[in-house]
Amino acid sequence: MTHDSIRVGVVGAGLMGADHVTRIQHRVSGAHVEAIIEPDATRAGAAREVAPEARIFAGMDDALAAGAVDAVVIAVPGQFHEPTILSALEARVPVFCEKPLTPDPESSRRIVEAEQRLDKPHIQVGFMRRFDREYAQLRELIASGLSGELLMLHCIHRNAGVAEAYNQEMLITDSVVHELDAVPWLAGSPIRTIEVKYGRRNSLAPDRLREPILVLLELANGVLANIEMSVNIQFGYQVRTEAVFESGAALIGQPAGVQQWRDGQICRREHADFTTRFADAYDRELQVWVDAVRDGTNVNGPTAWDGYEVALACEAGLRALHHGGVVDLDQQERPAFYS
Ligand code: ISE
Repeated sequence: MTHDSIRVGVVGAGLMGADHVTRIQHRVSGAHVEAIIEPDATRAGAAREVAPEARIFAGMDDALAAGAVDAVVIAVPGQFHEPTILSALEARVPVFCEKPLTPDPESSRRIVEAEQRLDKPHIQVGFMRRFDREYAQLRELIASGLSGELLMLHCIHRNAGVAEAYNQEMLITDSVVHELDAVPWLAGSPIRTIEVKYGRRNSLAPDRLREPILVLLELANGVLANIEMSVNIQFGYQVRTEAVFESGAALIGQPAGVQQWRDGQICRREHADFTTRFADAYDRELQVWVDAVRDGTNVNGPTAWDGYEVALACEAGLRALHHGGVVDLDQQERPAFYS
């Protein structure tokens, strides 16, 4: 890629798409938003206020046909990812795709098959936790063996509330999906089994949701991980992980910032949602992607193969969510193309 500044097309200007437009315009170097690809005029107009030079297209194929972009960020809902990614691959355009790669393993499989017909990986998937500094430090600590072998991971994933469109399956496909990527990445071992437990229901959750849930993962190396997934906890947004080792423990995701003592209480501000909790991680993942596109490697983070493995884990997780019991996951051999 020879351009001084990569011309990025952002496909979808909803919550994450709009957030990425701001990020690329103001916090990422070496790229700018050249095209906003969004059929909804209000959303497109709002995004163009942040990127006034950008051209607006109703569909990605129009932007590709016009030769307007060098790379695309896909931030439309997951069910539209497959056709969008396949068009971008056909045009040999590097892709940053918000998670999930696709909602089911069959469509993810079609994508990795299409990508392997190219000379190198073209797709980076937006599992941003890998770019969170504390997550990266914990992974290094685990790999270092400094506190002995990793034994367990206790993960907490709490949302203050969720949108009306959020349904029961999204507990797995939209929320736990992050741990299904992060846990094997941290522990250096694939998931062998998954189980979902329901306990007492949060009466503050909308009627359509039965939560919180507790997800139990067993990894191929024997490490156990449990995930508390709550999406109506009211007070704020928390993502924490405690690692238990043979001779120690480590905790990431504690609230940071000023601690105040007031009215007989100690307090610290908690995040309201993921856009601030993971703001630095989102910035870093896009900067790393832009750098990879500029140097021609295209991907320096979670690949489409990682996305495919997570889609398989989500499928097993949904089976566990609906039918209970311990669900086995088949181990997949990673093709050399993705190593
Ligand atoms: C949302 O889509 C995300 O990706 C957030 O990271 C997650 O915490 C939240 O539960 C999801 O709904």
